[in-house]
Amino acid sequence: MDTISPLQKERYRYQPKLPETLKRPVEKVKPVRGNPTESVSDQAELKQLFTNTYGKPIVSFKEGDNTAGTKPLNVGVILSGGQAPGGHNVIAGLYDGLKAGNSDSKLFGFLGGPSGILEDNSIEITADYLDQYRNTGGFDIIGSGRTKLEEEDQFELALETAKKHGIDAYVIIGGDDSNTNAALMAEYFVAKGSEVKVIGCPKTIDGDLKNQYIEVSFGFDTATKTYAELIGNIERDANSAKKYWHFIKLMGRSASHIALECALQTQPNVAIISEEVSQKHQTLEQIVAHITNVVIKRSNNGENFGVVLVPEGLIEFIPEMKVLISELNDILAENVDYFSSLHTFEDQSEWVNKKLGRDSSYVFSSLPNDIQRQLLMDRDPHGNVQVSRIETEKLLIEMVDNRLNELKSNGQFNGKFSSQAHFFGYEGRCAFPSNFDADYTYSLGYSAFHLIANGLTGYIAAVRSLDKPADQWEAGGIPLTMMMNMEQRHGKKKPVIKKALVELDGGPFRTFAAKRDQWAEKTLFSFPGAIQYFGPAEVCDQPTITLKLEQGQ
Ligand code: FBP
Repeated sequence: MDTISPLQKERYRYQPKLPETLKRPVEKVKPVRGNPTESVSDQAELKQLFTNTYGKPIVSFKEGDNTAGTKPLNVGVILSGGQAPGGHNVIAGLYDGLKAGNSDSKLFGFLGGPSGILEDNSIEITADYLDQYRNTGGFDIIGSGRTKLEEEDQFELALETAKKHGIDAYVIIGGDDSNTNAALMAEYFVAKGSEVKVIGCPKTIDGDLKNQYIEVSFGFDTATKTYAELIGNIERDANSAKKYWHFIKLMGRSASHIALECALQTQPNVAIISEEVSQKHQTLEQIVAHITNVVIKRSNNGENFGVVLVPEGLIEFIPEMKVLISELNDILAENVDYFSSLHTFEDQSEWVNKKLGRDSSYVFSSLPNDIQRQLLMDRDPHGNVQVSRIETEKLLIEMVDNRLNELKSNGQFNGKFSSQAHFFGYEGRCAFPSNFDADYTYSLGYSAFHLIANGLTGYIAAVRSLDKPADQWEAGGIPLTMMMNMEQRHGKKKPVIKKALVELDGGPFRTFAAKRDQWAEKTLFSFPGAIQYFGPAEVCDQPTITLKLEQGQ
């Protein structure tokens, strides 16, 4: 049997769309520099930390004579962090740009993420090899990893690797942390008198690497469309069988952009937005009370079914849980050896309970055993609890169920509550990129090439006006320092790219907030269906609702 599906074969033939400017021959594309820039805040501190790369101008590519892009270049590329649809096309755009500039240019893919650079583990990406990955999902072309590239000795190793292969530039495809580290690496290289350039690309399905200049990170479009399709299917099932409440947890390590976009696309009965929970200081009890009320109201209308969306990061936004998790992180980090000597869950939870403050101990004890166990599981490399492994959707189901049983015993609820739990995350991270993501990522890769060719470093590739058709998109680069501020991380003040959380006064949340009461009581589900790759532009090339609302449509 053929291992290449008919869709994959067709997608190989898809030619991603480029902005008009980038369609021109390389020698007809010129970078136009704006005025010097400032960081979003903490300007004085950042200026000191980035003495060589702070404050560079925004760059836009325009039509004009320019031979800079025609010299041969060697470029190294890495994929960093979680998979996001479109990563292969960033590499394709970068490769095609390099070859359009000079057929002697070479692209090296470092394997397994940042560690590939440190261990000097790379392959040369050839035309035949790349052709197997064009317009496909996944990061399997070179693999990815979560090693942090942030220490000086790591930057030295990166310089050695660059010297060995004659690398002129590294392209780091990653989220806010990876791009922060790209900025540090660019600064380090310049400070050391190296000519090696560093360019970032905005990746993450979570959608939290965005700002005034980066309209969206790639992968968000495809991932949310994939989840929205599944949610729509579940809604239709719920409305057909009329017997289940489906609680669906959606990925997004911290911000709720994914849950919000999916809510806008599918109109569920409840969608919790973590940022609102945090801002309104809502307790777990209050969230449970809200869902319970919706269940009762719908039951009174004879509808003992519904859909609830739960963002993955919720647990860390509920004030009392946030305090508990932070205390647990500290206790576990300070007592690694002793904790690992405790072999049973009972011993672990008894010991932890004694170490917690009074309030947190109370919160911890009130949680179901499974959740307690998940809260004590291994931390990620940064010492944080791995939220994708905490079954918040099941916690909510159990608490709503308990509450309804209490009400039932008092005669205040006579409906039925039968539930199903789901977690959608990995299902969307490697889907075939939507046309939007396929075009956007290809354009990002092509822009990264032009930035390198014009000798720029410490920039993130930027493609803007994304609510318009692709040929009207504007390509260029944004200085990474412009997106930075100082934040407290593990007890130290550090320069970081500001993470974008859902803004409660922004268009997407306000649109949702205006509709949600109607969606709660009535059945007004919307069914987006599967991503379409071929067909009319209104069906195939539309960006997310979030992007349109943020761009003022
Ligand atoms: P990135 O921020 O690296 O793009 O990853 C996003 C994400 O998909 C989150 O939504 C999720 O919490 C996390 O990765 C899960 O990754 P892992 O399986 O490595 O824990």
